[in-house]
Amino acid sequence: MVKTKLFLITKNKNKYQEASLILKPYRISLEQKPLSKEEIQAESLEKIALHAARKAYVLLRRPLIVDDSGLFVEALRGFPGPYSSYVYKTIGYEGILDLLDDVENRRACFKTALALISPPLEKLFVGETCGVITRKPMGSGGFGFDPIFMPEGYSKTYAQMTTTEKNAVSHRGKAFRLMASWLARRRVYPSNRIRG
Ligand code: ITT
Repeated sequence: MVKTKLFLITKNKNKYQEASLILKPYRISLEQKPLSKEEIQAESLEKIALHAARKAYVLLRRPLIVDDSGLFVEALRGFPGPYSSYVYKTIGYEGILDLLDDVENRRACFKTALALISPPLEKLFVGETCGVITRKPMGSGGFGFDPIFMPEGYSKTYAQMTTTEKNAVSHRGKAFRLMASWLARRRVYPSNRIRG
């Protein structure tokens, strides 16, 4: 059976591990390329992901994907959104909890924009999961803002879930599954196939 191989451009090992597990049943294997994503200042994750993917393609000339994700907090009018990476590095999830101190509306959504480039294909897939920002961090699994995000309908944060549980409900799981089924439906596979 033919296996598809894609490069995932990311420095984030956790993101790579989650994505690999999501794509396993679809026989798509990922290889992490820890290049710095060239991130433009833009208000949409889609634009950021597509720009970074095009730049990476110029360097690598191989089928690849870029996942740009962000946490959008309703009471902060969508902040940090596309600035999530910078906010995480500077004030961390503790900073988000501080900003929401005494704020009743805890609603927030996590979103992933996934850009696929495999000429002549260029395609975007979006996954979103909404829930609440907890009052204190809970759990030690996952990464990033996972300890403070509890998806709707669950009583655990992402950080209290196993990777498989998180993938089943997460923004990333949704975006990657959309891509996998789109590739399968179109029967258009990236050109660097490997036998498996
Ligand atoms: P790359 O740019 O190298 O892919 P990154 O971690 O900066 O790595 P993003 O820009 O997509 O990736 O992520 C923005 C921030 O949101 C960053 O601080 C992540 O840790 C965090 N983040 C992304 N996905 C997350 C998830 O599933 N759960 C918790 N935090 C997440």
